[in-house]
Amino acid sequence: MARKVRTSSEFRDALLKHLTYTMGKDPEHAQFFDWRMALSHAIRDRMVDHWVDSTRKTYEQDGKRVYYLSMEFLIGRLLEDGIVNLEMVEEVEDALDHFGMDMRTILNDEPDAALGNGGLGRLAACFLDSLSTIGCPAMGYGIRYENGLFKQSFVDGRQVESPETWLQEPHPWEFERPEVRFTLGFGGDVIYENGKTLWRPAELIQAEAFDTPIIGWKGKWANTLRLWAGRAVDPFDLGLFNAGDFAAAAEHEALARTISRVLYPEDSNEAGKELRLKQEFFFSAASIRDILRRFDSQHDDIRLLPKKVAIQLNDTHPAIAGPELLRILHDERGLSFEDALEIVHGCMNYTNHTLLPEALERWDERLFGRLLPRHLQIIDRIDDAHFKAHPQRTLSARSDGQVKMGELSFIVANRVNGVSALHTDLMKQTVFKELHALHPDRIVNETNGVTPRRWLHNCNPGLSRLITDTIGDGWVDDLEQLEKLEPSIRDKVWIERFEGVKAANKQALVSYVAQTHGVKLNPAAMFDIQIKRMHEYKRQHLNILEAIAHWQEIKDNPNGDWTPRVKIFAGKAAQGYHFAKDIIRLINDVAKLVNADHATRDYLQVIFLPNYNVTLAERLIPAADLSEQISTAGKEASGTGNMKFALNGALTVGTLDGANVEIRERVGDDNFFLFGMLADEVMQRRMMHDHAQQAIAADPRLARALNALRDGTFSPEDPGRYTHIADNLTWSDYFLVCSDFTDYWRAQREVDAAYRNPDKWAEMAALNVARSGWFSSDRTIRGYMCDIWGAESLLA
Ligand code: GFP
Ligand code: PLP
Repeated sequence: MARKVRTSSEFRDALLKHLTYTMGKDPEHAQFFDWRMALSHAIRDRMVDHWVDSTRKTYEQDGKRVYYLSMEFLIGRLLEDGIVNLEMVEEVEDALDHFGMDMRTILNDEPDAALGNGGLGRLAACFLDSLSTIGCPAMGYGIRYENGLFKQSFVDGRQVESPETWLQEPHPWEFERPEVRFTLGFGGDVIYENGKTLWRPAELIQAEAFDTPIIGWKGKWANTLRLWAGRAVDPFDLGLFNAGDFAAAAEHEALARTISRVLYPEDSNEAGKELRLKQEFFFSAASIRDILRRFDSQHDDIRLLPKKVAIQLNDTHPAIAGPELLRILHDERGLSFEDALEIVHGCMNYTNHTLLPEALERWDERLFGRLLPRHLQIIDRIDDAHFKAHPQRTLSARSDGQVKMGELSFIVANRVNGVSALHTDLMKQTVFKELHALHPDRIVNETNGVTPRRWLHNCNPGLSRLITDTIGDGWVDDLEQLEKLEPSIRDKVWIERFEGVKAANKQALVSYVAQTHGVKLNPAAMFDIQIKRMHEYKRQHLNILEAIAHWQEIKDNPNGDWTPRVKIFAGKAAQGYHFAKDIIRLINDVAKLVNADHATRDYLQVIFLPNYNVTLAERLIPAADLSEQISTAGKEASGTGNMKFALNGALTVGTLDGANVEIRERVGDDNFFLFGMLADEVMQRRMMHDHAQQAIAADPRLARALNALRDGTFSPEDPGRYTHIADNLTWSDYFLVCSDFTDYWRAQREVDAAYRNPDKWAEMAALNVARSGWFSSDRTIRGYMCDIWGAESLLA
């Protein structure tokens, strides 16, 4: 579509029109909220032109479409993304300025759409951005959680959860599609009728679609994120109401809405597990119906499906989509089981994101059979067919009383991918060893990436400007152009500008933390940041243990020549994960003591910022000097935070795990602080029964830090509070915190020494930026299009 040149007064009129007619407000009395809504609607209008155009083109070309099924889309705020991608920053600033409004203040009024837990959901959001930027016809399918991931706050240092209320205010980006509704079922019986097998579910629910346009860079293409909301088939029982039982009258509606109420309901009890499985089936089945409806509108021959449709299962959460498609093709459309399976296999692909056994989904077959009786039979038939083709195999999707979603996804999928080179190799050697031997071509690697629009251009305008001034703006959708920065890194004036950008970003963070938390951070100190989901394998406790040891050492010699550091943490712990919650509390208790210590506070500050989300990440990453990527080797499938930090000029202290390996290869060994055991050393070390005790005996600093956990140094009012953490590390330490401590300490002192040479540090940091171009999610998506989907860009 030819881009119409619009004047700024035209946009001003559009804004005023929405303020008046959409919000019903006079500019004199409008609140920030009204302005934000009016602005969002005016921007959305611009998106819609491109969106309609892209949709039309997709139908006309009838190429292969990609469907990305994901339980999570951690999209964050959308307004700034929209403005920047449509290249409307100046127009918007002008228009708002005319009404005496500040764009930044309005942007900050937008709530964060927290429809994800962490890396997996954020990856899905980056992929949507790249799919639209590249012009690959695609659709994201997920759940429209009314409450998203919980909001985190601290009371006495403890994590407290409250519901996320992002939909409390109207959400301006979505279009409700009441006409796109599917009725889905659970439970009931499988019946045999006229030679056919049919499922008669007992409980029915409707899925209603809500669409959000996802606009690519420069507005050249827009795809759709379609999220499903639960609705009652029969919303209201008038009979019960008239009889005075108001609660029972509304029960259907409440139950239906529960299904799309929260992300990852607590599933430590049976009801939680059941709801989770229902959520998975709910959005997978609705998506499959929608995909078939769209396909049928253009094609008569179902055998063409694999030519026209590529379905990506983001982890195993949507794995039931395979058996559901098979059920429809076989039971409802009458294809033979073998033909139906072949079609399903031709369409489905599966991304694995973890090797942690406890994170690989397995369902008790009784629960599964109760909710999805026909699917359980179909899974048995998938197993039988697989066994027939490979009689030597022993693994099946259903065994030991469980339905194993990883095995099911692998068997059904055409391609299975890992998310970093190391992770893909480990997948072949561990969880899918046997299946890989049977299907040696099925596993491929697609190393993760991040969108450079949000994670550099938008979140770090200072650095973005410097880069564009140096090499032009082609890098924004061709990130490898960053390598053209290398010659400038040797230029003193350029490096000074680079240092100036980092200093300004740090200052902005200092002001934000002072305003929001009343804590004054030292902007001259090194900003050392670990932000990610709380998990023992990510080892936030290794970080805090080293901080404790460091603090003890500074206390011993307060007049030493120490390198000042501010240690910043952020991340949520799953509601039922008590150990991770105790680590949060420990960090908060350490912060309380250390920050109040006059002898050390010029050298060490610790802060845990609450409610980690996309917006907070956007504030923190540009201000980081040091990125903590310290997982136990072999446990972090990839990481994407690691890429964002490197791209924004932070140096990494990290293990050889996940994508750290590839980051280090690209930025160079000299520009990366490596420590710790390798993945195979980890496996060996774990076989020593006393690995932790040996490590503690060999390192007095570690022993002393652990003692401080035991003697109540950080919790004098409750001295035993952290004994269990010290005990866990001493007697079990599955994630090898103790065994890696000494080398981590060494690496951290190297970091200190390097930071004392600002010019050298800046050069290393700038090399990280220049060499991180490969970590764009555009590159990752091109990889999926070519190796997995066989899809093509529709942009000329
Ligand atoms: C998971 C893995 C990460 C990986 C992302 C995206 O993230 O290593 O980078 O998926 O592939 F653990 P979480 O959702 O578990 O944070
Ligand atoms: N959560 C948010 C908001 C993120 O932006 C990211 C990635 O940067 C993650 C979680 C995943 O972090 P990591 O890859 O460090 O686990």
